[in-house]
Amino acid sequence: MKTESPVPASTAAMRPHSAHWGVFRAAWRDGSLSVQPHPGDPDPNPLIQNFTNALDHPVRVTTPMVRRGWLERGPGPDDRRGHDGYVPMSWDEVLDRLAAELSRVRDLHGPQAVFGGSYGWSSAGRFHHAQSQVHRFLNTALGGYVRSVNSYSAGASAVILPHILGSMDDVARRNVTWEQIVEHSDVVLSFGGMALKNSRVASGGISRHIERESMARAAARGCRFVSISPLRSDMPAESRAEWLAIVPGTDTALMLGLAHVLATEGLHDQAFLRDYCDGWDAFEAYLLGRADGVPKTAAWAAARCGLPASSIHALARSLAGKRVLVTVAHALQRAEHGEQPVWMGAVLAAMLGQIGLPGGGYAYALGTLAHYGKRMNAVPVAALPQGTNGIRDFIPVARIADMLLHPGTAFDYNGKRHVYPHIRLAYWAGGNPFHHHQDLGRLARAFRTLDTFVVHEIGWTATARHADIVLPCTMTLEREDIGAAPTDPLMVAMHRIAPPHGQARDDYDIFADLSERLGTRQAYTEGRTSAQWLRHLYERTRAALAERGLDAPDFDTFWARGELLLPQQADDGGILRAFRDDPAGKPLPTPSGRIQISSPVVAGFGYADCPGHPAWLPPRDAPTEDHPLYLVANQPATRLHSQLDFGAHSVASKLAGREVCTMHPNDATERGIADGDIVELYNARGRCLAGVALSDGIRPGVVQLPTGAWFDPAPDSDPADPPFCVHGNPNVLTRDVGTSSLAQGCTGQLTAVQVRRYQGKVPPVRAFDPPV
Ligand SMILES: Nc1nc2c(c(=O)[nH]1)N[C@H]1C(S)=C(S)[C@@H](COP(=O)(O)OP(=O)(O)OC[C@H]3O[C@@H](n4cnc5c(=O)[nH]c(N)nc54)[C@H](O)[C@@H]3O)O[C@H]1N2
Ligand SMILES: Nc1nc2c(c(=O)[nH]1)N[C@H]1C(S)=C(S)[C@@H](COP(=O)(O)OP(=O)(O)OC[C@H]3O[C@@H](n4cnc5c(=O)[nH]c(N)nc54)[C@H](O)[C@@H]3O)O[C@H]1N2
Ligand SMILES: [Mo]
Repeated sequence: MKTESPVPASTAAMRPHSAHWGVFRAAWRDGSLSVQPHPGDPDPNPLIQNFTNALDHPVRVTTPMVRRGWLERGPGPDDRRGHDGYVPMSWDEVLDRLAAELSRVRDLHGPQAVFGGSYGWSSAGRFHHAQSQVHRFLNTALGGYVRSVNSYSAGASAVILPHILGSMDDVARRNVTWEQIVEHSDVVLSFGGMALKNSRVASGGISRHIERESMARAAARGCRFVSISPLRSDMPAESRAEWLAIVPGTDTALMLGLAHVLATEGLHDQAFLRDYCDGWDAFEAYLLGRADGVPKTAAWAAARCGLPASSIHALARSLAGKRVLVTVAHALQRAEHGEQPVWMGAVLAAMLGQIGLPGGGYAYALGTLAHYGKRMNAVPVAALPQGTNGIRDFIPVARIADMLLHPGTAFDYNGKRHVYPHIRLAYWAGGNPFHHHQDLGRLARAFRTLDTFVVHEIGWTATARHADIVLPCTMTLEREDIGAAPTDPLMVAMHRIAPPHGQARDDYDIFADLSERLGTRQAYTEGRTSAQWLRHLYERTRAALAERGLDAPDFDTFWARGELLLPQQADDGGILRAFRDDPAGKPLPTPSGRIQISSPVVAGFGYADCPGHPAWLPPRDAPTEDHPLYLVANQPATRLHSQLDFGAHSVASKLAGREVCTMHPNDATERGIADGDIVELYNARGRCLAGVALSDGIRPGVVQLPTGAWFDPAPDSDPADPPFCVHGNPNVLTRDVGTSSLAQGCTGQLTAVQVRRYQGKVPPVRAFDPPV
């Protein structure tokens, strides 16, 4: 059997590769990387340009490193994490020490003292998927680990949607497609917009970016797009969208106002509510004010969401009888009470009676990722099996700091009480908690409680700089893999483009050698090299193709061709279409088999912060006199999260090396701020610097700073003080509280801040200098 293909020092020809942000070809010649989008991509993602300077960037981790304090004092809680020095170590010695530490923790405390949640997107390949690798390693070597459930993307919706409609995959992925919108929709009513920056990304890869042309074609046919968002840029010009600049966090109030107009003017589809839904009466009592004395009128909604009551009336009336598609962006539920807009969006769609019709109804999160609005593949793509986790303890993923700071404390989640385990060792590969988590000052305190923190990284992220053991791993371009996603028909032979940087090794080989020391190598590798795993995983797809009598090339042929087009399923509308066509025969996977306008199950949990039907619950983190502006901390346009923030395309978007925030000119003038100034955003939790761009494309009273700038604490900062990030990471400002007792999701999208012109001497950005 063929083993690894040779590591090229230089590749003259362009070779295929894939990333979460697109399929491309690349060549590495004389120390320089050139990248070209796949020729079949109608709207390539400029994010591929972040690779061009990444391979040998000084911020790459070149050799295993151990934190000085951990070496000197051994494992244990340590306040120096985050501002300590590092000592280089050979692979043999570092793996010996790490194996000994893993054994110590397992023998003394058991695997329930190891957190292996390791949340993060890592890279696109099916085999070298870092999270799968670390889970498989911990399962085979230790017998399990404390895991995390759900995601930072959709923490609230993943839990609420199964109560009311079906699984998130059914409501987001196997539902209304772009093909249907082009042909059938009259109105797309989009809460949170459908920004192309977001829909250009899909975990596992995306070969054709069709969102721009689909919106253009739908608009040309006469489809009306309405974007409800604090930012005009959340809908592309091609959609010719109307922009309703809502106050952040108030969509549920607006939806209730629209519902009130529909209900009181008899414009709601009462037959649909009767035949397909349960719980209308309890909700109607709330909507009309019979339950609480407060009718949720358009005027009531206007006072909360900042849009005129007349616009709310007009919008509601314009929807009745039309093929309307309601979409709710992930962003809306990444906020306090994030369950409510997701549920209320479904109720609004039910009142309009279009659920299950082509191009109509409710498509949660459509336009926020390239996975949604696509057909599903008809053949499977294998993933690395993770083995069996013997530990039952888990956390909702965004409760990491709570768990580390409050072991033994109880927490609510989806109708049950659980207890936070006492974690001694955390193992991270493929994620960046100092990117994804909120209230970074609190997170840093939480990581200081550990005995040992292990991180595999390609670069010196803030997470690596808080770790005790930092192991340099290859980046995707330095190894072979299979690129594939269940919503994209192109399977990609991800060729190796360049040799590993410094002493970097594949996550797989690191875990294999650690397993050797723990006596579990065979269980981890099953006797396969990486190259043999790729053939093994590919076989599943090949066999499924052969079974259908389709072209089923062997691995070597696939590899030489560079790609393989997979068959896709019919555009059949998924469970919502099936339910509409046959409500008795194809019930929804809800307790009653129908759409839950009210949920007796959720009501039975007795949570004040998530009652039994959608409701307006005012945010606790709204602007105040001291912090009068809403901060929208959304996804960055020039990178995926924090990945390759040092890449050419990301760096080019910064202002003198700092992240850029957007403000309305009125808010700036009031504060003596001019376009291009360096400003300081602050609240009680922390502060950060950013360049400022003024724009009338943002609602006054709102400031926007994307996520993803690497956390870079000021050089002279005292770790006991609230963090001061000189680079522009908004998560020093965001709040670390769950969406509600139901889902405990991440609430990083919104917080309240004040902004002032920065007067002091501007500290240098050192985020991309390796530590000393
Ligand atoms: N305030 C605020 N915070 C947010 C959000 C928000 O809207 N507002 N959004 C949230 C959302 S939706 C998400 S999904 C999260 C994203 O959070 P993450 O997924 O944690 O962010 P990434 O930057 O993608 O982190 C991936 C890390 O893996 C590393 N990596 C890449 N390839 C490999 C590999 O092969 N092996 C290893 N070991 N490492 C590798 C990268 O260098 C990078 O550091 O952020 C969340 N945080
Ligand atoms: N370029 C790029 N694309 C990405 C990612 C990335 O990091 N970079 N991340 C990917 C991932 S993991 C995910 S989960 C998705 C996330 O998809 P989303 O979470 O939907 O993306 P965001 O950009 O955070 O938010 C979308 C828009 O919602 C608006 N918004 C914020 N709060 C409110 C509100 O209260 N009401 C209304 N009506 N609008 C509001 C903001 O203006 C924001 O631009 O994006 C994916 N796509
Ligand atoms: Mo996400």
